Amino acid sequence: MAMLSFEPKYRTRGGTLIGGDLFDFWVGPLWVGFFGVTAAFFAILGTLLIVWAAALGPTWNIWRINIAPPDISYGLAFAPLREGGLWQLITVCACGAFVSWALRQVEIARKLGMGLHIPFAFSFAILAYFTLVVFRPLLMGAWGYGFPYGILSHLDWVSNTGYQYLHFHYNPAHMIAISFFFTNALALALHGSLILSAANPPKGEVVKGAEQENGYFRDVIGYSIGTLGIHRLGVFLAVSAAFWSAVCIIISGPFWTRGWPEWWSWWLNLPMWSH
Ligand code: 07D
Ligand code: 07D
Ligand code: U10
Repeated sequence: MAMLSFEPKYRTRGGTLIGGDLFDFWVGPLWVGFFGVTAAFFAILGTLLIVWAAALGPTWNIWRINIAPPDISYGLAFAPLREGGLWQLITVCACGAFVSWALRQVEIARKLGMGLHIPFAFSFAILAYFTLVVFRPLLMGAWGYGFPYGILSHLDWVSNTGYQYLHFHYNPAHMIAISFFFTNALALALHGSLILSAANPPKGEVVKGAEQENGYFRDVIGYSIGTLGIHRLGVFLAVSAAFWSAVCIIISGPFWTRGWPEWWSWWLNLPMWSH
């Protein structure tokens, strides 16, 4: 790859969190690093365990493969491999791989003298995953509350879990999370289209810059958040979406056991309505 010709300049040693120089080298375009090794270890082992669990099951139909967590009756204990134990091991591997990946991002950011914004943002996705398969099951007292690993079966879990609370759309944190996801798409649409409209003009026309970009939004809505600001907003919206998702599921069960529509009765019961 010709692109790689300028890379030696950035291929400097250091920045590692652990192991010093031990894994501080490149294989092709990829930097290895201690957490690259642990990420590969967990990802490969986890994938092999998924294949093993699938081989035990009734189908090789990719949509229908289902690796279920243990029955609720096992509580927080280890289950036999065929009865959810494999799900438990796969979960350990997934957690190990995701956390390794985040720490790998930290090491590479340090190496290049950059901020830690990427691992910061990714850690919110990891938080959401941990909430689903670790924190909520721990608070509910059984690993069986985690979601099953399967393309369609995990959708069944979402639907069933949603209906256990009657109407999940009434979960206020779910509302906030969804609003952030939608706002995130709006912001990316605005940003992507603004940049293309300014920086990628038809042949023969001049490329426009930040003045026009700012001017465009000032003319339309009276305000521009600015070229750096839109990226701050993007990260804020995206991590908020994941954060409120984690909140919406951790409160469902551990902190609120009835239907979500009923939660809103605080509104109907406000003293001001009784006059
Ligand atoms: C585009 C980045 C690339 C990532 C991709 C996903 C695998 C799984 C494994 C065959 C945006 C790679 C997929 C590694 C293959 C086996 C054993 C990210 C992009 C392309 N879901 N979910 C999907 C995961 C949960 C929900 C698709 C993962 C929660 C709904 C894909 C997790 C809840 C719908 C997928 C996870 C939930 C999906 C597309 C982990 C709430 C859909 C994902 C680790 C968050 C959609 C058939 C995508 C679909 C879909 C993967 C968790 C709900 C299979 C890895 C339990 C309602 N999910 N999901 O584009 O078509 O993400 O499903 O937490 O409608 Mg899911
Ligand atoms: C958990 C993924 C983490 C991924 C990681 C990385 C790999 C590597 C490799 C590609 C969090 C994985 C990487 C595997 C791949 C390669 C090479 C992301 C995670 C770490 N809902 N709902 C949400 C909406 C309804 C319900 C969240 C909308 C119904 C339940 C979001 C609607 C009922 C749960 C959301 C809607 C219901 C949720 C999901 C509309 C069902 C959750 C996003 C329009 C009848 C889940 C933390 C998320 C949650 C969740 C949106 C409808 C139930 C806000 C827009 C009414 C039970 N819903 N929902 O969390 O909060 O991403 O999970 O109707 O558990 Mg909902
Ligand atoms: C671009 C660019 C570029 C630039 C640019 C621009 C694109 C090159 C040059 C241009 C960009 C801009 C000008 C900026 C664009 C702006 C946006 C895209 C939008 C920004 C939005 C935000 C910053 C905020 C987003 C906030 C969100 C999504 C969520 C907030 C939550 C709510 C409002 C609640 C939603 C739910 C509701 C209403 C249902 C009810 C539920 C609740 C109220 C929740 C919980 C309830 C309780 C806890 C009960 C108690 C509640 C009470 C008491 C009331 C609560 C009151 C509330 C206010 C929530 O590319 O570069 O530069 O300029």
